[in-house]
Amino acid sequence: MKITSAEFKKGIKGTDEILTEPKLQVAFIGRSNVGKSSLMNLLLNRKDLVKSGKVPGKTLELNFFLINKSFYFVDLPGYGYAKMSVDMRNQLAKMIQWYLFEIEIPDRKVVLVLDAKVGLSEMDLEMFRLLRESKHAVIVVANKIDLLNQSKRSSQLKTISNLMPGTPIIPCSTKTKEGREEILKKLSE
Ligand SMILES: Nc1nc2c(ncn2[C@@H]2O[C@H](COP(=O)(O)OP(=O)(O)O)[C@@H](O)[C@H]2O)c(=O)[nH]1
Ligand SMILES: [Mg+2]
Repeated sequence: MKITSAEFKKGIKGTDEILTEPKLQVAFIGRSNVGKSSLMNLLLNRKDLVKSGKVPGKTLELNFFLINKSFYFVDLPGYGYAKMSVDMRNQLAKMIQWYLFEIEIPDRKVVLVLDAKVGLSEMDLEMFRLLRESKHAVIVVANKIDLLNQSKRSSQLKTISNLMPGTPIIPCSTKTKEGREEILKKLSE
């Protein structure tokens, strides 16, 4: 797939007409700081369209980016941010739950981003299970693969594969751009 245009459309906090537009929504989900925003920028070939490297702010929103004038990238708030208040955490869990599992969307794919260095967390596994159960098309990406040497890399990818059987794990690095083409290819399937 060739990216020809990408623009921020809007941030939403709840039900909104954008959700019912007959367009594909590609949602990016994963732990806070795993590199979701960086990955979106890599795929879009844009330096800073999606704000990265920021701690979660006070307002939780789903951010919609219109790609090639035809489909959306959706930046979901990351889960598992340690310093977040209980109240915020509940709010965030509710929002993710609502968007991924409670509403009908005309067409969607979910990119689950993992941290190759840190490995799988309980929450990653739980998210994977829920996505599977709800029959979403899931693409699993092991980001920050540049931080591992060859032997760590293959053992880590094996460990992740064993815990997520039947799903290809795409190694990726927003630093070296590894994985970009493969992910874009999956998105256009
Ligand atoms: N080494 C390395 N660092 C990365 C990679 N992707 C993102 N990061 C860094 O991880 C931090 C969090 O990235 P961000 O995209 O904001 O994560 P988000 O919270 O999931 O959106 C930033 O400091 C990035 O520079 C990667 O592939 N390799
Ligand atoms: Mg982010």
